[in-house]
Amino acid sequence: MNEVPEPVDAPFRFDVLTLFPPLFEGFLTESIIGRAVRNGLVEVKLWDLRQWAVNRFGQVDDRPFGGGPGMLLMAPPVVEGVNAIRDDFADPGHLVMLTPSGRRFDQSKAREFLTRKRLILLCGRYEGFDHRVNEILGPETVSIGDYVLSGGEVPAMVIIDSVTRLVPGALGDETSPLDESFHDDRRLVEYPQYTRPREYLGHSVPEILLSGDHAKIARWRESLRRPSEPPQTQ
Ligand code: 6GU
Repeated sequence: MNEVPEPVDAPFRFDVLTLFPPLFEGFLTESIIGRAVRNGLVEVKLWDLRQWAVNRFGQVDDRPFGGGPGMLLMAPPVVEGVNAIRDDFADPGHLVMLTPSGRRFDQSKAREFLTRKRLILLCGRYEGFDHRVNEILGPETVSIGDYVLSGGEVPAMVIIDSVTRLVPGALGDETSPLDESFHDDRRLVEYPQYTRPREYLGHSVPEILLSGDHAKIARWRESLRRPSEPPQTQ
């Protein structure tokens, strides 16, 4: 439709190594991320880990030595996959392993990742990776929070989303970069917001918001800010 591509030097590049490339389809084609991809601001390449299976049955996982529940992703498919991914593009990129035991991802990490220009995201499944992946490749390990997910795909989408939003031009006209840095520091708009209709099921929009008095509106919004939360501890 009326999409005007921004001129850019090189797109930000994401490479995702996953057993489930189709999980990313709608995420990468719709809305803000879809537009950033179509406009050439970011490039996302999906790599199916099964390509580097250890046998003709497509095996990429096995049981942990010493016993224990579930299966682990084997080291050879992951190491060979990362080597092939690196060979595909000049910049070796920054290697990130998505795992619940990693360091918590936050907005400042998103800003740091933006400076890397290329991220290689390793999505775990099952009980995780053979530890030799960490020994051999030395990835940065990242978690998105203290809860258990079925794999690293949703966390990879979280990282792609938050980093892409920081790429200049990715937000287009509907959100100004000024607003965004404001959100960054204040975390979220902390006052209630309303749109049409003016009245719904007996609930009216506060009269002050319809007054046109922007100084007054700013004071009203300020008065409704909640005291900031105490700092998060890891
Ligand atoms: Cl990165 N992976 C999995 N499997 N679960 C998670 C996570 C990652 N971050 C939070 N929970």
